[in-house]
Parts: sequence; C-alpha cells; structure tokens
Amino acid sequence: MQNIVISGSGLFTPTATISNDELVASYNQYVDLFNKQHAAEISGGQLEALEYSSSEFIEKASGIKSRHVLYKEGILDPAIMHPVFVKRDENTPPEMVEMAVAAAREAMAQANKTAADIDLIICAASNMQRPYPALSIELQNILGVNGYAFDMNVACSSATFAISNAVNAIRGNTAKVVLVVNPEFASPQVDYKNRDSHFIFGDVCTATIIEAQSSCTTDNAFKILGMRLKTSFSNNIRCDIGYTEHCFSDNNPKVPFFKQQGRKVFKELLPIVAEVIQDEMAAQSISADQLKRLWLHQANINMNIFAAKKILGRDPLPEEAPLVLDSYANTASAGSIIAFHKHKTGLNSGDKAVLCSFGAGYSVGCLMLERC
Ligand code: CO8
Repeated sequence: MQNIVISGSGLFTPTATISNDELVASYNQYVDLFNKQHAAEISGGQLEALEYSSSEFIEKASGIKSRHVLYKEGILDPAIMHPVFVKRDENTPPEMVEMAVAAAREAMAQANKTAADIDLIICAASNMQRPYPALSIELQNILGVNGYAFDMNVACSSATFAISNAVNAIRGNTAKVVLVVNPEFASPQVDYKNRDSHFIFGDVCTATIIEAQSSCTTDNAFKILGMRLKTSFSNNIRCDIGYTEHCFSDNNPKVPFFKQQGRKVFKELLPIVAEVIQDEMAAQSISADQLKRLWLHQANINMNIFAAKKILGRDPLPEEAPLVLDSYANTASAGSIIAFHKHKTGLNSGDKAVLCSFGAGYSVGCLMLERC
C-alpha cells in the first residue's frame, strides 16, 4: 500500500486575546445587572439569582487561562455578550475562509507545495458560516487550485476525519496532494451569558498538507501508519438549531449555542478514547514505550493527563503530551492540530506518535504517525 504523509502544517491565530480575569469581570458585571433587573422575581422565588464565575474555577477545572478571538468587542460588554461584526457581502470571503487562506499558505510553504500541486481541498470544522456554496470551493478559488473541494463537519473530530478522507482520496486515486483546513470560528456559538460554558472556546484555524511519500520533498514529514475512527451517538454535546427553525410555531429567534453535560462527557468519552488509541497501537504492534508524543484534543487539561496516563501507563512528561489549551482554550477540531504544529520538532526518524481528536458525536479520530 502507498505510504501517505503529512508534509506540512499551518496555523492562523487571531491577535486579540481574552484572559480569564477579563472574561470573568464582564460576566460578573452581567450577573449584577441581571440580578438587579430581576430583583423582584428573584426575591419572590420565581427566578434564581445568577452566581459569579471565577478565574480560579476555570483554570482548575479546565486548564484554560486565555483564548484568542477574532472579535473581542462585544464579548466583554455586559450589555452585549457576543462578538460583534459586520456581515460581509457576497464578494468578500467570510471570516472562516479568510482564516483558512492564512493557515493554508503556511502549510503549503512548509510542504514546498504551490496551488498548482494541490488537487483537493477539504474544509473541516464544527460550524460552517453558510451551507453553500462550500467554503472550501471559495478557498479553492482564492488560492487558484484546480480539482475539487468540499466541506465536512464531525465537530471536534473534523480535522482527523478529514485527514483520513484525504488519505483515502490519495489511495483511491481521486487526488494527489490534499489541503485540509480547520477554521474554527467558535466564539459566535458560545453563550457568554452561561457560567458553565462561557470560558470554553477560542477562535483559530489550522491546515495540513497530505500527500504520497513519493511526492514529498520536505524533511519534516510524518508518515500515517494507521487511522482509526469511531463514533457513538450522545446527546451530551449538542447544537440544536438549524435551518428548519423558522418553520416551527414557536419561532422566537433562537441562537445555535453550544451546550454540554461536561461531567458526563468527561466520564463517557475517555474510555472510548483509550480504547481507540490502544486498538490502533495493537494493530500497528506499537508499545507504549515506543510512543514519543501524544498530540491530543485540547478540551480539558485533566482529560488529557488522564488519557495520556492511560496510554503510557505512567504520568506523561509535559513534552510527551503537549498542551496548548492554556492559551488557545478549546478550539474544537483544530486543537490536536495546533499541538502537532507547535510541538512536532525534536523527534527522530522512526519515532512513533499519536494524534487523536475527541468530542461531540461522540467522535474519536486517531492517527498513528511515524517521523520520516
Ligand atoms: N465559575 C465558578 N463555578 C462554576 C463555573 C464557573 N465558571 N462553572 C460551573 N461552576 C460550578 C458548578 O455550578 C458546580 O457547582 P456545584 O458543585 O455547586 O453544582 C461546580 O462549579 C462544578 O461544576 P462542573 O461539575 O460542571 O465542573 P467540572 O469539574 O466538570 O468542569 C468542565 C467543567 C471544564 C466543562 C469539564 O466538565 C470538562 O471540560 N468536561 C469535558 C468536556 C469536553 O471535553 N467537551 C468536549 C466539548 S468540545 C466539542 O466536542 C466540540 C463541539 C463543537 C464545537 C463548538 C464550537 C463552539
């Protein structure tokens, strides 16, 4: 079977950041406003008073210290509590495409590839700013790529599932060099008025180039030894609002906010993650002590340490299971790719590593990699 490699990666990071302290200060101002406005219902027992958020809780429960966002304005205004930006016209690429162009150019440069080399683009993310025309086709047009492009969504596992699609396209002879982009414009989906989830997400975009080892010209590529994908239905991470919403009789405008049962996700998802990675290690005859790096999904520090410990059979060293969620927060499907992009140096030829996503669906995508 043809060897396939990840020959380049790219990252676009928005310049604006929001620290936990900034986020909590604005949330707590909103709480004061809400409780004051609803003082009568609260004292009458018809409404519960909102409680303060805290930076200490956020950092201890999740490991998140800060996040990058495309539009900071509005998020921190207690009278607004969402990103504020202008809807772009048809001739202007939306934010997700703009982020993807930047990440794609870095990945292409790393892989020594130009637009003329690429013949498939997959835009894989947890949300698309429009259903069609596909964002990937607009990106294709901007980059000047021939061939074809499509969008896909498997929530937090969008990137790993897209890389597996890229591998299959190359093996099936429908593409030679594939660009995968993961523009995660998460902030509009966050309910900044919800204490349980206001701190979780950040905006970012990652990109990877996938090609046959025979066409690869870089010396920092990773061979894809194996791929294992798993889904198992769960209501514990949901977005419920879609294009049919206006048809229902109760058609108050609703916002497609992210919601989850974080504790349940933690408990139910980790065993699936461990099983998928261990099954792939067994299939490739790779033992725990051969694994030099684990680039894991970046949702929660405790979850990552737990997963790494289960796989390695001991506490991971910080460099073995790199964390980026402290400064990026949860960036959905981009998280494990950011960890890969920022922490892929220092491995020797032949070293084995795991890149694994996990999240809504539930979905788990595990790639077993070897440094070329
Ligand atoms: N400040 C202070 N206290 C708080 C806060 C806060 N901000 N939030 C909650 N509390 C309180 C709670 O009310 C609770 O109080 P009590 O004990 O009195 O009831 C207490 O703190 C403990 O709350 P939790 O049990 O909820 O806290 P946890 O320790 O479970 O931590 C986490 C919460 C961090 C959310 C944790 O459960 C977690 O990270 N779980 C894993 C979640 C996960 O991995 N989810 C994957 C989601 S990502 C994904 O799949 C992508 C979806 C698509 C992307 C969408 C883009 C937007």
